[in-house]
Formats: sequence, structure tokens, C-alpha cells
Amino acid sequence: MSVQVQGVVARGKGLPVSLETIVVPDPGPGEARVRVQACGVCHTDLHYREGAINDAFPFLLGHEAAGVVESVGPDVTDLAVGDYVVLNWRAVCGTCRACLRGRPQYCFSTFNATQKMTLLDGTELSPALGIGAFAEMTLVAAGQCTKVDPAAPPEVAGLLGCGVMAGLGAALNTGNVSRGDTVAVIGCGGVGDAAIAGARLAGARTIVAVDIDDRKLEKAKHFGATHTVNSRNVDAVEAIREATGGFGADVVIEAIGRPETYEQAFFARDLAGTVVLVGVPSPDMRIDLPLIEFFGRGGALKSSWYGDCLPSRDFPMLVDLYLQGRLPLQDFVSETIGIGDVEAAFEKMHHGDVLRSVVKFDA
Ligand code: PAD
Ligand code: ZN
Repeated sequence: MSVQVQGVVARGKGLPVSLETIVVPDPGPGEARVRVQACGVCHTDLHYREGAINDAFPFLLGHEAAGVVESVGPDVTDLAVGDYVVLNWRAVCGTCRACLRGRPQYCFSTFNATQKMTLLDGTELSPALGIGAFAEMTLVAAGQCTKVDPAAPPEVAGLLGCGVMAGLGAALNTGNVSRGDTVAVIGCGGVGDAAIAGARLAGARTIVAVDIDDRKLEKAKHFGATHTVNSRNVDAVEAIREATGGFGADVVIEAIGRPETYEQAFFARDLAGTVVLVGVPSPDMRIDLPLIEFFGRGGALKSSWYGDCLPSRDFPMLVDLYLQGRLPLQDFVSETIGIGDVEAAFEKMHHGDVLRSVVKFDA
């Protein structure tokens, strides 16, 4: 039997989101239906609402979530009703060219639910990142459910489903930050602060946080920044060089997704250093840099999709670090809100008032 629940829908470019009744089908083969307990508000949801990802409106937003498996499709064996899971948007296929070469973190053919959730009139919804978890119940591919220790509360564990994992992984996996490295992180929202926390976990020696909002820089120190730079007042590239013996950082992580900050990242790294772009640009953005600088500076220019994470490997491990007090995931949660408060949360995110607003559902 399909179920009807409330969900947060973006109906058109730039329109405020609305709370709508959505129809969630019974799980078919390879699918699972999950009772969502908490779902964080990520900047990517706002990108969807603004039409910056694609035009497949209406979207069912929300993708950073934890919950409990409510039912599973007939052939699903590795997941059971009642399992506590974090939802992921990288259910790897095991058979694409990336998976076959032993690089499943790049899987080019990840699984989502086959059936569509719909509005009451039958209009098919596009779930954000194949999840759609600003809803009391959502339908996903079984592989999108990663079991973690239920001792971690859902508003905390769910954050690993997107932004915090993206930031941690940008440092740990894509940037391969190692003990003794110097690191700079440009943009200290949830993603950037997670990159800072990741750099600290990896043993970075210097961690420079760059933002245009002093409140964000204060928070960044808490996650491990050793230096802070307000790039509204000073030149970010100069300041990063100054903090790194005049050379630039070994790894610079851009966590905004804008050409001007990418350019800062490009010039703020040491020779043979690495730039990691984890911020998501919009399709109209362009960058114009002298090609000789690409050659002359050497090193690596990388993008980080989802922190190059493997959910089955990384989520349980990071939850364990959290439970041991070694990763302050709880400090990313600025507030818990109701399902009707997502539009207001976008507004707060826009004004820099929060790291993460997390929608909590009644148990
Ligand atoms: P956020 O809005 O919470 O944080 C952005 C931060 O950047 C804020 O602290 C701003 O003050 C700061 N900022 C804005 N403009 C500037 C500037 N010119 N110079 C310095 N700082 C500035 O967003 P978020 O942390 O949730 O997400 C950040 C990006 O990461 C965003 O583009 C999002 O879509 C992307 C993302 N990527 C992945 C991935 O897999 N690559 C996953 C999740 C999110
Ligand atoms: Zn996200």
C-alpha cells in the first residue's frame, strides 16, 4: 500500500517551497521505504529550488537524513525493517567502468528508487539527489541506506548523508590531507567547517579558515582552524601565504562554488599543491586564468563529489569517531526545526545565521 505524507516541494525556479501531500509507493524490488527522523537543510537544496541544478521541477527537497527502515522490497536481504540508517546518494552499482576498475567512489551509475513518488494528482516528483527526505517517509534504493550505530541521534548522524561528509571527505579523501600539511579552507559553512574538522583529524599543522562573516570564522576555530581570515577586509591569497611561511597551503579547499573564490584557491596553494573544489558552481559560471599558471604551479586541481566517500566504509566509521568524542558532529547542528520551516531555514542560511538547520520529525 502506498502511503501519503507531508513533504517539502519546490514547484518552480525561485518559488518559495511549499508543504504538499505526497504519495510514497510501496517498495518494489531493490527499494526501501524509510521513516525519516531528521533531515538537514543543505545549500544544495537551495540550489535545486533556484533551478541551478536542473529544470526537473517539481523537486521533493531534502537529502541529508537519518531514519528507520519501514519496509523493504521483496528481494532486499541486507536491510531489515527497523534498521537505523543514514541515507546516501552513492549506492554504488558494482558494474560500471569506475566500479570495475576498483574506484567505486566514482561510480557513474548509482542506484535510486525505480518507482516515483508523486503529488496527489499523479505528478511525478524529482527527489533531490535521488533522496527527497523533507518528508515523513521516503522511497530510496536499498543501497542508499547505510546502517550506523543507533546511539548517534538522527539529527547528528543524518548530517553525514551530504554536506558534512562532503567536507570531511574533501579533506580526507580528495585532498588526501596528511600529517603536517598546511591547509586552507575558503567558505566556512557546514561543508567548509567539516573540511576543517577533517584536516584536523588528518593531522594538518596549519588550517587557515577564510570567510566573509566573522561569526563563521569564530565557529571555524572551534572545528580546528589555527588561523582565520576575513576576506572582506584582507586579500585572502596574501593572508593564506602569510600563515604558511610565505608559500601557500599544501591543500586549498574551496567550499563555496564561485569563480572568484576558486581563483583565490588556485593562487593560494604552494607549488605542487592541491586545490579541491567541493562548492558547487552554477552552469553559467566561467573562469579565465593564464594557462601558464596551470603548468607553472604544477600539483593537482580536483573536484570532490560527495567527498569521494564510500558510504558503507565511511559513515559507520565517522559515527564511531563521533561517539568516541573525536569528531564534534553535534556542533554542526545550529537548530532543529519543523517540516514547515524549511523556507525560513533557507533565509537563515542565506544570511549566514546557521551552519545547519535540521528538520526533526516526531518519533
Ligand atoms: P553555506 O551557505 O552554509 O556556506 C557557505 C559559506 O561561504 C558561508 O559561510 C559564507 O559566508 C561563505 N562565503 C560566501 N561567499 C564568500 C566569499 N566570496 N568569500 C568567502 N566566503 C564566502 O553552504 P554549505 O556549507 O552548505 O555548502 C557549501 C557549498 O558546498 C555549496 O555550494 C554546496 O552546494 C556545496 C556542496 N557540495 C557537495 C559536493 O558533493 N561537492 C555536497 C554538499 C554541498
Ligand atoms: Zn547536500
